[in-house]
Amino acid sequence: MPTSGSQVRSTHTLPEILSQPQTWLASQCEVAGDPAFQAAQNRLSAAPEILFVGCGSSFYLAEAAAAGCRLLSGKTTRALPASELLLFPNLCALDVPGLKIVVISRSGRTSEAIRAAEMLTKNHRIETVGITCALDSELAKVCDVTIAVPSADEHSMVMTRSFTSMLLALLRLATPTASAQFPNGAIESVAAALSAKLPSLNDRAEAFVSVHNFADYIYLAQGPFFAVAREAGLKMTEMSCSYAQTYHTLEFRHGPKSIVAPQTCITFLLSEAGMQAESEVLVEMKELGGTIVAICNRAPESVRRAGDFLFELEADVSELSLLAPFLVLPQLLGFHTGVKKGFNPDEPKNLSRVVILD
Ligand code: F1P
Repeated sequence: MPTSGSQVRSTHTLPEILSQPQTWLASQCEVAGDPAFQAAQNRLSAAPEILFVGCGSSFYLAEAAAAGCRLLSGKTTRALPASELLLFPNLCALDVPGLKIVVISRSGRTSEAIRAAEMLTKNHRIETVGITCALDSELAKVCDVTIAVPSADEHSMVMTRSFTSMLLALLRLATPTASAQFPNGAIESVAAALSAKLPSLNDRAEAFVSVHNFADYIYLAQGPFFAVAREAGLKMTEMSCSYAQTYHTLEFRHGPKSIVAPQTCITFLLSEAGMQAESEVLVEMKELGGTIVAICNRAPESVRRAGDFLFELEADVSELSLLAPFLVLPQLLGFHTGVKKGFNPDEPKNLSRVVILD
């Protein structure tokens, strides 16, 4: 535990988390007016298969984008950490005809991401699309086309609004023409719905953290929400030095549930498609004594009864539009847990903003 009293109070992370609704709108305007975005859309629309690549949060972002892109476009999509392309290229199926690769890096400087993009061009002659929050980035020098979303960048070390803004941009990238699964106006709808609830949600999150002392943090989700749950767990770990584990919701019954107790905080990111099956797990974990955080668009009565902390977005949007807003409460819980434990979430222990290798 850090020494109390000597802590510099966090100044960036919370405002950046709370700025997400307006940042989503600003970043969407940025990409809509960016010729690189259109060029990237043209390149990817012709690809039979797309591989998304990143490191850390940007790898989880790659996973979320791959799931969303597959559901939106019907293309074959995959996600890998950049390190896998560097160390085990023969495991990465890089010989798929027409394969295009999206390299994701908030900083545009992460060594593994840059080296992977260079290797793809030089050794495999595979077209690469970069996406970053940095202007004039190293990434832009090594990718064929690079989208920049500078309005979404953060001063803080952990990725919060950069993750959700780049995710929305990647979902828009995968949907050249508006589709029922990600219609025009969806981002405006979720931004408005979240904006209206965010101040009270932050107060509720701080109060919830203040009255609980958890030993374990579990994040459960299915389908496209699973990668968002992985990022949610990383936020809790990065900002509060707490152990977090993520499972597919129904997988949790197959052994890991043995740890459930009142000091186990179990966060469910509930899909609409899987609500019946996922909510049954939620009720069972409540009956085992776990403390339940339920995140959904609209809660069935069983979830309303069992949840110790219930967040309903209540937006009339499609499933994929919920991926970004569902991450905001876990970011807030990670932030307030870190502050409660005496850390400064702006500068998490042991972390650097960018991993640069020699
Ligand atoms: C990737 C990353 C972040 C992590 C930390 C170190 O950065 O691993 O995901 O939270 O900030 O860097 P980037 O390639 O997206 O800039």
